[in-house]
Amino acid sequence: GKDMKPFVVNFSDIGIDFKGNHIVRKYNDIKHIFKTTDPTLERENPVIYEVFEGPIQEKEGELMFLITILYPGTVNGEFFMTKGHYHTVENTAEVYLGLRGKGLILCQTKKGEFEAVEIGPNKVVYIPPFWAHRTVNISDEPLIFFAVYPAHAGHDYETVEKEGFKKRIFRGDNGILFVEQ
Ligand code: PAN
Ligand code: ZN
Repeated sequence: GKDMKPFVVNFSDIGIDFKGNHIVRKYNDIKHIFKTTDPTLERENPVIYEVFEGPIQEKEGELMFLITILYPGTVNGEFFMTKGHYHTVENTAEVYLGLRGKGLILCQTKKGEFEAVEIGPNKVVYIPPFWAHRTVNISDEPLIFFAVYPAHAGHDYETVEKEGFKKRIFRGDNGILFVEQ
């Protein structure tokens, strides 16, 4: 806002003096997004991903920025992934920059278009307005990426919970498998 001054956030200080919002999603919070359930994961309830948001107000004119850490693993072969969402203000885009690990961003529109694009170090992914997006970690290390989007965009998780994404991503014998949902 008007009273803000330029500032720097050092994401390597995460956990030390991080000022923004810290969101943690554990297996039992999001297990319904996977095709199957795993009793061991239910018992151990590991963190699947966490998000560190910049200390930004969610209002027009501001840009929200964040770091997501999506841990490696599968639920009976289905790679760990984020819930995924449309933006509530649908006409808002987002940019992701991969920092570590390797993943896929699944994107789809309400008209039924579907695209999967790679994310990783040196890769910038542009998610246009009106495209839902979900991140899948297809590597054996944490997938870490930076994201920035209009701060007033909001998150519509409900539509994705109702309709899902067209494809699910599983570990295959030689690589990854796309499975129609
Ligand atoms: C992302 C996501 C973040 C977590 O930064 O919010 O990766 O995914 P979910 O929000 O789907 O749980 C983003 O696209 N923000 O708009
Ligand atoms: Zn988004």
